[in-house]
Amino acid sequence: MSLSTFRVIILGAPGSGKGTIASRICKTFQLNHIISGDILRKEQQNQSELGKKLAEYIKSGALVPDDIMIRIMGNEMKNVGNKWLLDGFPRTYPQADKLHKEVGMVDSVVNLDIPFDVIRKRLEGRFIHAPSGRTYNLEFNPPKVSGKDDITGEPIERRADDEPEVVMARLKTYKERTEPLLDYYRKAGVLKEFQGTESNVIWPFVKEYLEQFISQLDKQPKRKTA
Ligand code: G5P
Ligand code: MG
Repeated sequence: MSLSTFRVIILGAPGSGKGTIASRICKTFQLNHIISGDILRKEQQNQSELGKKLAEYIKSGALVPDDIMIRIMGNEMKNVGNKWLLDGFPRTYPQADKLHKEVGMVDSVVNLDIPFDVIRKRLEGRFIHAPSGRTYNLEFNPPKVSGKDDITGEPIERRADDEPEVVMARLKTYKERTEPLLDYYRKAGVLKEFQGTESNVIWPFVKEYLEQFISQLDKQPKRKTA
């Protein structure tokens, strides 16, 4: 791939497989994977005042307020270059507006449309290695040694917001605040939707779509970035 700029957003409900599919996209197309949830969880681990405040929102299944989120992501995006994928941001209209004022419209938005009952089951079996963000699922991608991270051997744990009642709150927040963004990106002509119940089945379609998309972009003389 000879592109010098490629900016992608992945959308989807909590547990829809954004992290799983995004890791594969970033590996295949050499993009920086920017994960808003991991950035917030790292801040929590620092035990800073901000981290404590973030924990309150996250563990209740609410969104972090836009002004805080925009400040955190603004700092994060300063040094990421022009080839990236955003996973978990933007999640509201003000966030999307701010992003596109800063960088212009992205090249593509991939949306994962997965039934909520499938999602609830997946999140029951999710474990993470908190320092790295590596994610496991007891059915789908279990760790090699039970209860331990594959790379470091350190313990893995459940995310505090994967408790069933918090998952219900997160899905409700998604419906109310984030799903409307689909229309925003549909109108901008950059949205591509994928439906299904298994990441391994969806992934080849995502890959093929992005390959075709990139080969079209490659043929265009020059693209404008803000
Ligand atoms: P996060 O961290 O962004 P969510 O809620 O958007 O959290 P989440 O939970 O990280 O999304 P995902 O990335 O969409 O889910 O999915 P995943 O981790 O890849 O897959 C879920 C599980 O299913 C994993 O265990 C995976 O292994 C497994 N899996 C994947 N595919 C399959 C499959 O085909 N089959 C099976 N059986 N399993 C599979 O945000 C967390 C919180 O941070 C705050 C909010 O409070 C949010 O709730 N936050 C923000 N607040 C405001 N604005 C923002 N922009 C914010 N960003 C984060
Ligand atoms: Mg994720």
